[in-house]
Amino acid sequence: MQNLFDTDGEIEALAPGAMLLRGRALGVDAELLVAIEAVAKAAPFRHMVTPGGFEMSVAMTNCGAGGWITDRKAYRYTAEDPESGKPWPAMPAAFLALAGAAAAEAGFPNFVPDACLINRYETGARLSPHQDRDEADYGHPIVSVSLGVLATFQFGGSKRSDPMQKVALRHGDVVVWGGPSRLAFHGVLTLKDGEHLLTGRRRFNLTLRKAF
Ligand code: MD3
Ligand code: FE
Repeated sequence: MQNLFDTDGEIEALAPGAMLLRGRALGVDAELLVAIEAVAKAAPFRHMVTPGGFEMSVAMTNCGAGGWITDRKAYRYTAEDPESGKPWPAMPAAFLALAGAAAAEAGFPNFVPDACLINRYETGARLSPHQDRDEADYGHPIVSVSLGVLATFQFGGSKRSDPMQKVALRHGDVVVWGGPSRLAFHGVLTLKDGEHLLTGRRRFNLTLRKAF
């Protein structure tokens, strides 16, 4: 069933190398959420602290060979969860399959991520504009998957002062960031109060990367 305003299935170029694949995660949304729950059972969501000393409003965990962390020392990837000393949980097969298919559709064949950061936003959480530059090779794209409450995402150019455009990211949307967009500044505006049937008042975002 499809309504006139439904954009699921569309592909939209946000900028050179940045492709928005509307609704591409809808067929596997429940499976992704079950996998997130399993990851969080082994490696609970936590609010990390930046080197500047601020606690992040977004709660995070990771799966895969590498996990992105921040503490008072630095931003970096680690093989172990510093909270437990154990390796991060394995990357669920459903994450790998979705990321590979989305990257291929956007023109990046053979994308095999080795790190997945899972962000959890509750009402009021935000992510201020930044670049993702802790990975070894910017030749690989990044695939992001949005689940739950709608968020307004903003992205600009490779300089902080470049103008930013806004785009609404909905449950099931997938974005592939590669080529000239790989080092674009981007962030997420303060999450408004809202509700989604599958996630309640939260938004989850998967960021699949080749870190090493
Ligand atoms: C554009 N996460 O975890 S995903 C992050 O919705 C992050 O939680 C946001 O930014 C979130 O680092 C945004 C979209 C995204 C991810 C990586 C990018 C956009 C990007 C890398 C380069 C350019
Ligand atoms: Fe980012």
